[in-house]
Amino acid sequence: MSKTYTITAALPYTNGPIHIGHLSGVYIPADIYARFLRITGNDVIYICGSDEHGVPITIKAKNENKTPQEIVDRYHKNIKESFEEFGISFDNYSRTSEKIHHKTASDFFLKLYNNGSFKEITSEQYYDKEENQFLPDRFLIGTCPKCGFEESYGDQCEKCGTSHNSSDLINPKSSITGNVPSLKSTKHWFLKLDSFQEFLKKWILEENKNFWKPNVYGQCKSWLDDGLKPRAVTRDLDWGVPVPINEAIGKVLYVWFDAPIGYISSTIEWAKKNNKSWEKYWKDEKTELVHFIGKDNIVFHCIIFPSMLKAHGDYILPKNVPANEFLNLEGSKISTSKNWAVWLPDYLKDFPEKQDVLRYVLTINAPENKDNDFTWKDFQNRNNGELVAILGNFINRVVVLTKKYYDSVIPNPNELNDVDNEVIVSVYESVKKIENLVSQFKFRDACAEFINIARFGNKYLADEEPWKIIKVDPERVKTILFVGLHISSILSIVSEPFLPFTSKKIKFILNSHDHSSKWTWENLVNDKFLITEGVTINEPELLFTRIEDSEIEYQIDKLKNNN
Ligand code: B3M
Ligand code: ZN
Repeated sequence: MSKTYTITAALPYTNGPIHIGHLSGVYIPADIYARFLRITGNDVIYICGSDEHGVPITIKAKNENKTPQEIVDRYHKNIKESFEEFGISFDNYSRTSEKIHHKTASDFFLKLYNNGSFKEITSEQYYDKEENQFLPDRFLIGTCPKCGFEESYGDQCEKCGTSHNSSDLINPKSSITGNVPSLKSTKHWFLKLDSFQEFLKKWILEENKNFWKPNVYGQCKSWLDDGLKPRAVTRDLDWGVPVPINEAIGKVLYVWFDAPIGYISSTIEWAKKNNKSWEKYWKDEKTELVHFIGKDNIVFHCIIFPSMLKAHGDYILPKNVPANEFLNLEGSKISTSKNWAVWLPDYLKDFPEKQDVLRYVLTINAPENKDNDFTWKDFQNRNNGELVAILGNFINRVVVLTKKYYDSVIPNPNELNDVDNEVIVSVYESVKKIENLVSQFKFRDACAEFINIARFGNKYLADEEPWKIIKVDPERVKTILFVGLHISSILSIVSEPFLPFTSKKIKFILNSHDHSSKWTWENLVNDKFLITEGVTINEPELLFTRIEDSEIEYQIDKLKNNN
């Protein structure tokens, strides 16, 4: 049954390019989900954009002697282009410095301001006298009160994921000057999170318990068990969305207040461009809102943003927040500051036309339930041993043999025997499994099941040996290759969420448009065959090529020399 889905992927900070950690944690899983739901006949929007406010941007600008605007312009372009080239199928990629976003975020704030959702609190906040500025969020570094990590930020500890108020940090220092900060009095607006405690407990701990991932549920539970406190949603900074009330001149919205509203602004922008209504995607109870994020963003998407949406009153809440754990690189934590990362623009330069290889490796090894490791050796092994040797090999053998025996014209099959029927049944079982796994956000297993289809195909060819049978029973070979082409047509469709470029290539090779059936997921499940005998297919073309040791050594050296 067709449904409406609003799928969001965390808005990346525009303080650096995208790396494999971002891809495996957020953008690839969300893209698989969006593509799968689209091709299975749903109304889907996949929304993202650049997160251009917040202290990370200001710090980067300070370090480079640039204005924040210059920094966000540079990285917005860089990020947007690399996502496009990599094949991430956003319906809209916006940015939070857009007018529409400033308006949407200001209006949202005003609604909450007017309906009494905020508490005004004047308190002493950390201040750097040398720099003449307050020290919110990442401008403050100190020891995390929860886990003892000594480099925790003022608003969040990257080690244990806890999100806190600056005043909670032990031994705070200014991250700009390293000075011990002084205190200065200032007024801020706090969202009364405590008033949502009971609602959130019921919604998350009771209603969503069995649907949300255990890692997500666990973090929420620990937050709720600790008891929610009011949280400031304004900051003394000059970069961000200005707080739209007279009393707050010179202050901006906290980046974590405006950024999630960015999903809504991006939807509004999309709707305007496409002459659609945006409200269906955010205000209709039947719509499923799903946020894809990394584990460090759980509290903002499961506790704070839902409280904001609830406080506003007009919006639906997320149906699910399938957050991933972290991806490490060659055994160590990915780090932007230490340049320990595989950057997407570099990958696209070094491995042109190999988007699907990275996508595959990051999916099959995704940190879905625990942190995981990316190694270049594994990347090579998976390419050579799985994509080349299993998937590529299967399709290639079928297409080459069809060319050799039938001049690339799909043969007329004879009656299918038990072996033929069995392999077809196994393939359909895999398709069913994939449908179930994807709808439960188990993309690793779904992707492995997809490769299994090609495995079945290879085993079938190896057992039936058409290259031998052709001499003794040429009629039988027609059936074998017909079955092989049938499995290939299924692979061309099922591959779309996992390997979109490859899917296109297989469809092209098989001339998908020339068959009497339309090649859709629905028909693949309902029609007996998608392929039509008598249709001429295209020339064989290798889907994947081997990656040599030297290419891998080059990458490992590059990584080590970066440091
Ligand atoms: N920019 C944090 C991050 O990139 C933040 C996500 C915003 S999602 C609304 O990790
Ligand atoms: Zn911590």
